[in-house]
Amino acid sequence: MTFSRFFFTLKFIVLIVHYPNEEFCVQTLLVTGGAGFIGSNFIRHMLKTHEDIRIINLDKLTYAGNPENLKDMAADPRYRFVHGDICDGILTDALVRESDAVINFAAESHVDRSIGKPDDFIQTDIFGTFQLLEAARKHGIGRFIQISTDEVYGSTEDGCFREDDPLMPSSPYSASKAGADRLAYSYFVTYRLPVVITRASNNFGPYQYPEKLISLFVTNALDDLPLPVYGDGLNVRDWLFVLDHCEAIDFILRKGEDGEAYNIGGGNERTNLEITDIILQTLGKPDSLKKFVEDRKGHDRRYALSIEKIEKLGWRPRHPFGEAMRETIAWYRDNRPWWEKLKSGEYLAYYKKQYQTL
Ligand code: NAD
Ligand code: TDX
Repeated sequence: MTFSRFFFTLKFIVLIVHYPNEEFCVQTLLVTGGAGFIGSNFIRHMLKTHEDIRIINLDKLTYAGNPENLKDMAADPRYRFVHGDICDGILTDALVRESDAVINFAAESHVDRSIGKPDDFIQTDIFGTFQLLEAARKHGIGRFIQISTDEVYGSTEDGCFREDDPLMPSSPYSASKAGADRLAYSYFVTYRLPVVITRASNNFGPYQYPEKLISLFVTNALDDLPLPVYGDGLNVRDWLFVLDHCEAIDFILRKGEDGEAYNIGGGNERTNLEITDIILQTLGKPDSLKKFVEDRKGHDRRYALSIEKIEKLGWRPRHPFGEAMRETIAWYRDNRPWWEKLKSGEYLAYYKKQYQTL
């Protein structure tokens, strides 16, 4: 080999090491919490848009997990459901071993429930994430996406949170998510595990368990039941259509940079009263269904995200808010058997306790 050829080859090797393939390619993806609201929408999105992917869905099927959410995908040979707990180290070890990447959606996700009984939040959201990270470290996983939330920043009266702002979570739910968010980051810093963290704003869309603002209010309104507005109803959330969120996670899985966190927002800030009015007007229901009830303890006033970082990478939401709301409301109107079944048993006991004054 000539001298100049040797240097050319050396330069080429250095380039490959420093600028690895920009896109991460996944063949077998372990999705946890895939029987829940966002996870099920995400699995459907991935199976529809990536022909060669295989997905393992590990889900404990808590009250929020529902195999019916993926009934249409169950027979797909690329999809496998495993009923189990992310806190089970033996199981996570075995499943991570056969995967190239992990996306951890599994969590206890409802703020009000975390205020009543935080135990499961600490266990699943923190310890469960730890078990997955340990398995990922042991098997040298290619990519680990931790699904965090905008709530880790806490509340802000003005301005937008950026990824390097301090985390000031205010509920047991958001504190448990912040713990998992930083634990995942520590595995990047300490062990060079290829971790990427996403922090999305409030999601809405089909298959959302009817305990969250939009899914609860739409289904209550359809039954002419009261819509319980906490406090003065002027708390603000940034609403993100679930399909936009799924596309953003798919994008981050391929293009996100190791060790980075990415905000994912919809750019649709609305007060809870504005959301309530949209629902009542769309369904042609009377204003009298609106009922002001006792405020949530520690209720965050406003969440707002800067999405400049992910925009620079090449993603932005593409579903207009009004259209996505109409589509979502129509979905609950047309899928009554899906949610009617859920509003029974444990749900009714929770509802009675949570909304005593209704
Ligand atoms: P969800 O409550 O609808 O679903 C959670 C799923 O996790 C369920 O299927 C449940 O059975 C499963 N699960 C719970 N504990 C488990 C365990 N120990 N082992 C295995 N599976 C378990 O939640 P969601 O709204 O779909 O949220 C999904 C993720 O996205 C969560 O991590 C949440 O913190 C995050 N997030 C949600 C929103 C939102 O607006 N819903 C916004 C930002 C981030
Ligand atoms: O009955 C209600 N009345 C009411 O006024 C409920 C359930 C909610 N609210 C208010 C509280 C909030 O200001 O509506 C707003 C939205 O409440 P939730 O739907 O419970 O969502 P939030 O608490 O904002 O958290 C959600 O977004 C971030 C998800 O539940 C989290 O999983 C996610 O991380």
